[in-house]
Amino acid sequence: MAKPREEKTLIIIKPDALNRSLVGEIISRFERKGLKLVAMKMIRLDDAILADHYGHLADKPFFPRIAKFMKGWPVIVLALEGLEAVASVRLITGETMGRRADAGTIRGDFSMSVQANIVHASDSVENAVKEINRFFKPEELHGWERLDLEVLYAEDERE
Ligand code: IDP
Ligand code: MG
Repeated sequence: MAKPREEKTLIIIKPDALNRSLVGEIISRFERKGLKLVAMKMIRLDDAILADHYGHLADKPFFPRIAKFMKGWPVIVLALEGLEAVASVRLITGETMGRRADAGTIRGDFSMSVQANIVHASDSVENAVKEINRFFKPEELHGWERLDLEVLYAEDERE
């Protein structure tokens, strides 16, 4: 088996989660999993950053609705780190359509919608790098050594 990689991934806690007082619950799920929080802030998105972030959806008829929703309230952006963090976070997040997402996932447990689906999570390592650079300055990313590595990973995974 290939050695698992240490990766960072970008999460956006969306306006529906903020309005439904689910911010702490969402962050708690990532923390409890063992993902390391390396950056976090509350920001208001604008058209420029949304056009960039949702560039793959720019031609879709629902794009203006997503943009209106995402810039209508503040969001919380965070970067999480861990072995294979991108795929691991996507599993915890669940599929795009909330009402069909697996029970136990964030979207499966808290969302009935495709648009109001609680969180964004990077979908590939390549996009995670782009998205982290889009939302965070290098000095906003904190490298820190966690004290509980020995109970989170096997010895060979920690090397
Ligand atoms: P993802 O968030 O699961 O990666 P994407 O296909 O990248 O899904 O879409 C980005 C976001 O755009 C989704 O999280 C969702 O909020 C919104 N979206 C995707 N498809 C639709 C749709 O058919 N109608 C309305 N909003 C959509
Ligand atoms: Mg996506």
